[in-house]
Amino acid sequence: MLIKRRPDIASSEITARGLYLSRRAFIAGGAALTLGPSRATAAAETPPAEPLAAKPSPTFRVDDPPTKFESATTYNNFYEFGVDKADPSIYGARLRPRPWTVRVEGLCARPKTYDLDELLRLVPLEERVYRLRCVEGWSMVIPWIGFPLASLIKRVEPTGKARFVEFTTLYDPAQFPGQKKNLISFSSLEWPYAEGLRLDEALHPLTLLTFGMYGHVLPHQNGAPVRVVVPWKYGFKSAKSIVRIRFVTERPRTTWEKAAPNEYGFYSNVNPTVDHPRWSQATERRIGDFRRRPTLMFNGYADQVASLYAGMDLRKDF
Ligand SMILES: Nc1nc2c(c(=O)[nH]1)N[C@H]1C(S)=C(S)[C@@H](COP(=O)(O)O)O[C@H]1N2
Ligand SMILES: [Mo]
Repeated sequence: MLIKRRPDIASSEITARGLYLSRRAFIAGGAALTLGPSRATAAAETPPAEPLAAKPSPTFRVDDPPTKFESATTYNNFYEFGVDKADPSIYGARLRPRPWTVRVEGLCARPKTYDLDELLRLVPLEERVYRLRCVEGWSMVIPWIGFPLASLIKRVEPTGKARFVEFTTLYDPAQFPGQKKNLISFSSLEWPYAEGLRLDEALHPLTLLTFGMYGHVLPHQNGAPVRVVVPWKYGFKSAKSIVRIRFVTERPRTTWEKAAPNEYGFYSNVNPTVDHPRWSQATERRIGDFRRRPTLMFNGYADQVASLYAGMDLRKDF
């Protein structure tokens, strides 16, 4: 977001290669068992397309039509893979999403390292259709698969001193070329990627610990094997490929806040009345659409989350 060429690139400009890789990934997933010797190659180069069963949530479901799978998997921000929108779909194959553990620690009575498979069995998975609004001025509608982060948090029993939750993405330059200091598209961000929420935000029923989308496990470029999704905040609050969840007393410093504190606040609630210093946030372009549409307060989730911020000055705490 710091080194953007410009904030809103048309989906028609997505590279042919990105689209090609994504389609091939989809096909390769279904055909993998019959591919014989070439299977290893296919597996190494393409994200998994393994189905993930989930019950559609009747409550958490916006009516807007979902974004095309091809767009949601080729137009990505995941700076660990590079700064271009197509980079995550091209370099994402390097990520090894298994084995994977998430360490839940800090100010809680029952800290624990969860294996991914244990997490997947913890609570029944739901499919929820959420809006995703990027701070850059575009948006998508994505059918995510996961369970409320609150279900995990309650199990580890945060203590009375826990006021914030910090999320940390995997640090491994061998899997994430964007974390290498010598890369041409080096983003100047501090690694590992860190994000944070207030404890009550993390416990809110909308906050989803996410393992899949569009009926399948998360493609690598979308944050495999596990990420957070916080639909009323700008997309960068939803950290991908997380390995640690930590309870702390002090507000954690986040990657984007460190990079540009006047541009990316800790709260980063979607707010059409508070502009980014370099562009308006009043409207957005839904990927796949031509015209811009008005951005909704809290990304359309005001009824559910506005009370979290009662009495706060949202210009100051942006
Ligand atoms: N670790 C990590 N998480 C990240 C990012 C990133 O660069 N690194 N980009 C964020 C931004 S800016 C957005 S808009 C969303 C995009 O999620 P999607 O690619 O699944 O649509 O992921 C967020 N999570
Ligand atoms: Mo974003």
